[in-house]
Amino acid sequence: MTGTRMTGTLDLATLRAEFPILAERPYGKPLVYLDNAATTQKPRAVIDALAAYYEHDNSNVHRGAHCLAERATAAFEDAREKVASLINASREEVIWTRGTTEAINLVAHSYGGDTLKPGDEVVISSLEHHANIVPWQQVCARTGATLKVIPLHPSHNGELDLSRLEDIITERTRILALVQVSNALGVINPVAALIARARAVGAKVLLDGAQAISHFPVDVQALDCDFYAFSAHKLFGPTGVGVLYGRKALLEAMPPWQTGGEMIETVTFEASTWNQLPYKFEAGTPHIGGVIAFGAAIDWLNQQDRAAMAAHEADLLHYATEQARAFPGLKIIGDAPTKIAVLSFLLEGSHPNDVGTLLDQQGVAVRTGHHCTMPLMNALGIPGTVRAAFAPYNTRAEVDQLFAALEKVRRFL
Ligand code: C6P
Repeated sequence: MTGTRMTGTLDLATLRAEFPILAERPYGKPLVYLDNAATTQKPRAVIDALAAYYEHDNSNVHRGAHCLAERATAAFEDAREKVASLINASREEVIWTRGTTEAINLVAHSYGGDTLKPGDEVVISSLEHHANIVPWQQVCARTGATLKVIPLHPSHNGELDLSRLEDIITERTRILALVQVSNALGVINPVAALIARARAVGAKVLLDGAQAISHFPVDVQALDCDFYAFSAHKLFGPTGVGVLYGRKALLEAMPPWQTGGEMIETVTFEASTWNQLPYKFEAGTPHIGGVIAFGAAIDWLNQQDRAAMAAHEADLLHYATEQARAFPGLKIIGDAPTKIAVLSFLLEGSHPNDVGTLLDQQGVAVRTGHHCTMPLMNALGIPGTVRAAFAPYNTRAEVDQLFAALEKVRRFL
C-alpha cells in the first residue's frame, strides 16, 4: 500500500486499517490527518465498544437493581482499573471528568479554593494551554493569591527559562501547575527539575498531561506529582471523558467541587455528607459509554508496541523537520531539542489561517491559530502557527503530501 511500510515492529498498513476514518476522502482527496494534538482518531475497537454499550448494556451505573445496570457498572469500574494501572495509581485516585479542562478546574476550585490565601503563590509556565491558566486566574482572584509565570527562554525556541527558577518557585509557592508537553509547539518540559524545586519548597504539583499521555508512558509515582490531568480523546478514546489523578490523602482532605447525586453518603434538608473516593468528585450521571469505550482504547493501546510507535513518531518528526528546514520561507516555531511529533510553523508572508484553509482543500488537516495558548503566542510575538501533529498511524508519504501541498500554497500565496 502506498505510503505504508514496516518501521521496526510497527506494521503501518495493518495499523491504519484499524482506523476507519483514515479512508475518508475530503474534497475527493485522500485524508492526511495531521491534527492529532487536537484529537486522535479512534480505532475500530473503540467505536465498537461504544456501540456495544448502547446496544447491549445501556443503563445507569451504581444505582440500578438489574442486570444491565450491573454490567454497565462492572465495565465502568473496570475502565477505572485500567486507567489506574496505565498511570500507576490506585483506583480511588482516578476521578472521571469531562476532560483535562474539567480535571484542572476541579483541582483549582476544590484544592486551590480551599487552601490558597493572600500572600500565597501559584506558579504556571509560559507554555500553558488556557485550561491551565484561566482556572488559576479565577481562583487567585477569589482567594487573594498571586499567579506567577515561568518565562520562555530568550532564544524563543520554545523551552522555558529556568535560570531564575529559585526566584519564581519560592517558599510562598503553594501550587506548581505545569504542562508536561506544550500543545502548541510540542516541546517537552523538564518536569523532573521543576517538580524537584516545587518539592524543595513544599509546593503541590499538578501536571497537565493532555499531550504527554499519548506519546510516552506516564507513571504518576515516578513523576512524583500530586495531580495529573488528561483527556481520553487524545489517547484514541472518545470525547467527553477525562481523568484527574490525585494523591489519595489530598483528595480525601479536599472538599467536593460539583455536588448532587452520586457524590453524597447522606442527605437531609439541613446537611449532607460525602461519598468515599473516587465518587465524592463524580456528581451526576457520567459519560458511561465514553468511559467504557476509553477502557477499550486502553486495552487496544496495551496490545500495541508503544516503543515502536514512539520510534515511528520520532522518525516522522525528524523527516518532517528536515523538509521544513529546507522549505523556502518556512520558519519552525519551537525548534527545541526535546519534542513530541509536532511541527509548528509559519510561512513567510502568509497568515496561518490562510495556509490551513489551502491545505484543507488538498485533503491535509492541520490546526491553525493560537492553539488556546494566547499568552504564549504573545510572548513569541506571532498571531499563531500552522500545526502539524503526528500520530503513530501517519506515514512518511503523508509528510511528503504535506510539503507538496505547502509548495502549492506557497506558489498561490
Ligand atoms: N488541546 C489542541 O488542539 P480538553 O479540551 O479538556 O480535552 O483539553 C484541554 C487541553 C489542556 N491542556 C493541553 C496541553 C491541551 O493540549 C488541551 C487540548 C487541543 O491543542 C484542543 S484546544
